[in-house]
Amino acid sequence: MVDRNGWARDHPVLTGSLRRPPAAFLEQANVTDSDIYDEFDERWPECWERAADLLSWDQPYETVLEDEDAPFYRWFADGQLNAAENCIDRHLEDGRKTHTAIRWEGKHGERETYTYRDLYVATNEFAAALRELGVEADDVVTIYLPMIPELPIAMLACARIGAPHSVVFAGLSADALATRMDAADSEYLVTCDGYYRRGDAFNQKSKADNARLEVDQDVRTVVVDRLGEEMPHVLGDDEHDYHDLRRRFAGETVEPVSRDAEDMLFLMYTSGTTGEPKGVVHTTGGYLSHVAWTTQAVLDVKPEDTYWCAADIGWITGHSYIVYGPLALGTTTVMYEGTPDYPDRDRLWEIVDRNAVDIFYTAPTAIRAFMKWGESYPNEHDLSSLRLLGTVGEPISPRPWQWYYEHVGDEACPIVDTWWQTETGAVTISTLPGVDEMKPGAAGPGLPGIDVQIVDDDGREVEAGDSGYLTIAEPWPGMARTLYSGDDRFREEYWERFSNPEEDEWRYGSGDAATIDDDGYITVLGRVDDVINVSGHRLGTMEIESAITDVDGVAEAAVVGRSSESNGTDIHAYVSTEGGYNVDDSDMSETIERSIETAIGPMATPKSILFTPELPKTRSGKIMRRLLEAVANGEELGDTSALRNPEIVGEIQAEIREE
Ligand code: 6R9
Repeated sequence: MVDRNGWARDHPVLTGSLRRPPAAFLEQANVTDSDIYDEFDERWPECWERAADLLSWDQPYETVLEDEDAPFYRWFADGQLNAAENCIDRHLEDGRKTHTAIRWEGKHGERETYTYRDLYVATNEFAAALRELGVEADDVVTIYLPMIPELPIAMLACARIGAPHSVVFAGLSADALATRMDAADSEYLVTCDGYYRRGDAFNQKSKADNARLEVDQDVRTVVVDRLGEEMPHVLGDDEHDYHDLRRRFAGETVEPVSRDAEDMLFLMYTSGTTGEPKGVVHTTGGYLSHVAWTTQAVLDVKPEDTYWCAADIGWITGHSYIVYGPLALGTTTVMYEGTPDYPDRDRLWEIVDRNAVDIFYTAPTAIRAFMKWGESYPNEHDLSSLRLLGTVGEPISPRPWQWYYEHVGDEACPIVDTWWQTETGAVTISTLPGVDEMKPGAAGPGLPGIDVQIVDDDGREVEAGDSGYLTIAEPWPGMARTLYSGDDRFREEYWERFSNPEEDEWRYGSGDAATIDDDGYITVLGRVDDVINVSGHRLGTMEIESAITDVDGVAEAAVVGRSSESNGTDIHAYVSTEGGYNVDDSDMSETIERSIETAIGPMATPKSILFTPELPKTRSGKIMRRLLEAVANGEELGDTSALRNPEIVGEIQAEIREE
């Protein structure tokens, strides 16, 4: 049955049954009172004081929310604070000078420990250096660094002097860097000579040099020497060595600049598979409040914890949950430079074991890789220090969820499946691990104070069991305030479709599709543009993929639509199998078809299933479905520079041509 909006109805959503978090966890959780949902509802928007009160304000705010100029909301707008002071200075006063702030694990087994005092010294010296180079409050500083301690140091030094940072993921190309610097009119760049990826040394500075040639403005550059002898480099005009600057400004301190809560803390360009990159603007007060609060309530972080979010700081997850959230709470945040399989596939578990990590937060794409490699790797290590596991970035289907729960968490750790976006700033949908039961495959309800609504084409809320657009009906502190390229684009991209300005009703459109069940739990189906309409049935590619990955021996799957005369669209599936699995294509295709039929119905079985050693992925680990869709449809591929493994595309094209 299909409802009038074309959304497939009454398909079984692939979620498991409710699970209670382990009792030992509940006893110590930061948030344990289920009244918190009602409290937030009844006291909205003042409920968000609970988040803002986790911070130290130079000037306390009086007003929580200003909504006269919706959708350009202002949070805590008359308050003032400094983000770096909140992440560093105030912990020194709390007697935590010698507490570890950052524990850095280098690619080749190097280790560094920065206490809060060390971080204070480093960020002050670098802030003084940036000032000397001419950086003033509100100047955008672009940071193009890999996962080395100088990356958070540079971010916090910028925050200290009120200069918004724009971190560009180190793996992006020179062109991508230039586009972002141009768009932000950024005249300052912090980069490095090079960095290690797997066994090899990569030249970062030559990419930075090429980008500088492409931009119109003059750029002052700071270069961190990461590789020493291995990557000799020469500094040109307007280029400064990071360590020289640190020595020059040794022992200097810089008074943190009090910022208005609504002043920009940073800009983050979204990975931009299409069109111009979107520079998402985040502010100081609202963002930091929301991030600190969710680090405490969702990730259950406590100051004495060793906490590890295995993401890259070059994306929003790393900004919010490697740098700002954990440091605002004064905890120890682990930073890892390498990859999960170097030197061996137990690398992450070795790090968890050695550092007695309490909380581990990663992405489904990593979990699927762990599952593919097998449980012997986590089993080799003592993971009993772990208390909570998290996932973010993509839907996680029940099978990898269960694998993570059993083989990493030893059935003793709750899992939080956190849905959020670059634009939401911090987690917006998740269970509260000390309050809610878990449902494998479903992220959970909207967090307290977040009014998630799943709506149809006319903006009406769908009934439980139906699917629709994932929207958020009220503002929240961590939300993006605008796009750097302009307010109009912000309004058009996120607000126009589902809002009713005449009635002053505003709704944020996330671009995702989701279903909501009787318990109010939301299962994210994927981007709206990843929904396929086959003979009038709208099917979530994610649902089909979940049915495919439920098959034994399947590692990952991506499903796309191909235009078809008879059906409007046909489904095409790309499947990679677990290493060493003996694939007999025809047998496995049949099992996959059966799994999809059982889970969704015969209309969802793919027209073709193509087996490939790997799926094309962005550097942040997301499967690039749009590209596979172009391949399936024999269209122009466009820009593949965001891919981590571009070579796989040619292989897939060749296979298709053979068909
Ligand atoms: C934080 C981050 C945002 C998109 C989002 C959605 C997908 C993120 C998810 C999830 C299902 C989850 N996404 N978390 N889908 N379940 N728990 O990843 O930000 O890079 O901007 O991506 O990622 O499709 O719209 P960003």
